[in-house]
Amino acid sequence: HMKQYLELLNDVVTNGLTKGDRTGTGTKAVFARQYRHNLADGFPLLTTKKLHFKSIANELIWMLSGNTNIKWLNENGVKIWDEWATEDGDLGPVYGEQWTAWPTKDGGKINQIDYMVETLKTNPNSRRILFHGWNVEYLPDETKSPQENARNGKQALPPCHLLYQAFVHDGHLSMQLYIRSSDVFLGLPYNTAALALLTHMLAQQCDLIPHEIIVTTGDTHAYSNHMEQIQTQLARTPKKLPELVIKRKPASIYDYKFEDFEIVGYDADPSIKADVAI
Ligand code: THF
Repeated sequence: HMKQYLELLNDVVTNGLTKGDRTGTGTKAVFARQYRHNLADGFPLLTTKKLHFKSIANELIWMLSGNTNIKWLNENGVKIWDEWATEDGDLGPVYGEQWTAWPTKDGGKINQIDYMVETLKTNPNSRRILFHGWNVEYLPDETKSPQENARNGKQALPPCHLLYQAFVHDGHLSMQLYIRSSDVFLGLPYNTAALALLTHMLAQQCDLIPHEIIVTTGDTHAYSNHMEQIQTQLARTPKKLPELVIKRKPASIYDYKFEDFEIVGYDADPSIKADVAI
């Protein structure tokens, strides 16, 4: 995984086309890339910079709980969504709501995660084991701020990681994630580790063996103010990946706590500071 990630960073800074973006920061971007990682080879947490696994795990737990307010994240040590929230902490109908309470025209809600777990258990050959965050009715108005959109009942930001699909063969679970817009320095390492964690959780719940994760990115970009940080990382040598241990089997996919996870043998180079484009 580390080699593929560093190759992708190099690809983006070398072949990236200079491109303006919504945030006004400027990027180098390539279109449509993919990498894959066999979870038997370790847990894909970057070793060329230290990642805050607590943010990654708690963000995923928060999304699975259906919560769309940053208060719980803040109480649990996670600051990565602060810039987009209203004063009340609201982000509008983002990930958690679409995953677990997709609104229907008759006022009902559909839990796509329940469907996913149920189908993995009862019909693992299905080619429809997926969930989607891109609910066009709630996409924000790009001319308004994230906060204004959230106040208007729209998503503060449309989902970046949006389509998750599972594939089961011979008791092995693989997952592919499509990321429409991928910040290769800040967001992608988080999204990759979260996908791996979700795959381990689903596998545990459905008595499957976690197998391969595949990450497919659309607009794959490096922000102009991350170039130095990317070079620092490219100069570092990857170390052995850590392992994930899940210490108990929670009653459902919604019952995991940060304390249930242990990352064993995480030997990473120091973290690298970078500003997130808002
Ligand atoms: N917007 C942009 N420009 N990039 C993104 O990666 C991104 N996200 C989410 C929504 N909008 C985005 C937010 N996710 C960090 C990590 C993930 C984020 C936002 C910020 C970040 O700053 N990470 C620091 C450490 C901070 C911490 O853990 O407290 C790092 O060094 O990794 C992509 O989904």
